[in-house]
Amino acid sequence: MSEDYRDILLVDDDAVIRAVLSDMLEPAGFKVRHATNGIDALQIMQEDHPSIVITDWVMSPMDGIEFCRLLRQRKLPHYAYVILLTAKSLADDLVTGLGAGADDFLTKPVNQGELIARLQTALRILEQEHRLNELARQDPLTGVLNRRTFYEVFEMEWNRVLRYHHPLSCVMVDVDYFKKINDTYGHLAGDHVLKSLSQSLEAQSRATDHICRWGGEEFCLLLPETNEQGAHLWAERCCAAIAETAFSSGRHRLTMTASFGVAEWREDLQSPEHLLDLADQALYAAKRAGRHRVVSFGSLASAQSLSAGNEGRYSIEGAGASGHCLIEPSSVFKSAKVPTAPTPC
Ligand code: GH3
Ligand code: MG
Repeated sequence: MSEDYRDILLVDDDAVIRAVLSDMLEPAGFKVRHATNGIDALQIMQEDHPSIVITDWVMSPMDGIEFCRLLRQRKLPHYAYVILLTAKSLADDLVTGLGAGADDFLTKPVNQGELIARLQTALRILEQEHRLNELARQDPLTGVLNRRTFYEVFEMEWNRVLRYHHPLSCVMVDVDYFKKINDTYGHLAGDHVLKSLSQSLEAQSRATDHICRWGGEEFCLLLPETNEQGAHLWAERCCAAIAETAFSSGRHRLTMTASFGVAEWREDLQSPEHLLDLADQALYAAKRAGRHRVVSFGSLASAQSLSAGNEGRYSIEGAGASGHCLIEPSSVFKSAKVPTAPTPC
C-alpha cells in the first residue's frame, strides 16, 4: 500500500473516541489529525487536503451528514475518501449517509480489524483515482501535459501574473521537417523521436516550468518567473542541445533541429490565448527565416527587417534554410554527436 494517502482526518466531538481510534490507526502507519465538528473539518480539508476522513454523524454545530454534503461541493486537489462512523445502523441511515457523499459506513463500536480492512479498500481506490487523474492530464505518447490540462495550468499562472506582475514567458517549439522522419521510417520511428524530444525538453526545464504537447510535433512551454530575455536564452540552449543529440529510431539514429518562438506576458495582453498567439507568430517567423533558430516576439516587433505583410503577421527574413533532419544508419554513429556529411532532408 502507498504511504501517500495515509493521512486521516478524524472528526468527532468525543475526545475519548478520537483517542481510541488514533490508537488503532497510528500503529498501522496512518497519520491522524483531529477535528471536533464539521465546520473545523471543512477548513482543514480546504487547507491541508487529507486523503481520508472518518467522521461521526451526530455533532454540533455541523453534523457529519452536512459536512459530507458541503465537502462534495468543494473543489479539492484530489478526491477525499469519507467513512461515516455512527451508532445508527438502519438501512435508511446507510442510504442517507451514502447519499450525502460518504464512501463507506462503519457502525460503533469499531472493530480494529474491520476498520483497517476498510481503510485498505480506501487506499486502493485513492491510488486508482490518482492514476486515472494522471492519465487524464498527460499526453499519452510523451507523458507531458496534454492541451486541456495545459490550459488549466495557464489560467492559473495567468491569474498569478495579473495579481503579482511577475514575469511569465511562453515558448512554442516545432520540429523542423519532421514529416521526413515519418515518411522515411514510419510513424513508430517518428513517435519514438517525439518521446525522446519531450524528455530532452523536460531535462532542460525547471521543475516549475510547464511542458505541453501542443499537437503533432509541436510543444508549448510556460516558463514562470522568466522574462523574454531569459526565455530566449533557455530556448537557445535547448535549440543547441536538440541539434547536438542523436535521436534513435529503431535501426537508425538521426539528428534534427527545431524552431522556437518566444513571447512574454505584457499588460496589454487580454488572455492566455493572446500570449500563445505572440509566441506562435515568433515561431512562424523562425520557420520563415530558415528554421533551427529562436525568435522572440519582442525582437520581431522592433526588428528593422520587420514586415507586417503576410496576413497581418510579423516575419523576418533569414539568410537561407538551416533547419534539417539528417538520417544515417546507426553504425555511423559512434557517439551522440552530429555525424559527418549526412544527407540533408
Ligand atoms: P516544418 O519544418 O515546416 O515544421 O515541417 P514539418 O515536416 O515538421 O511539418 P509538417 O506540418 O509539414 O508535418 C508535421 C508532421 O508531423 C506530419 C504528421 O504526420 C506528423 N505527426 C503529427 N503527429 C504525429 C505523431 O503523433 N506521431 C508521429 N510519428 N508523427 C506525427
Ligand atoms: Mg514541424
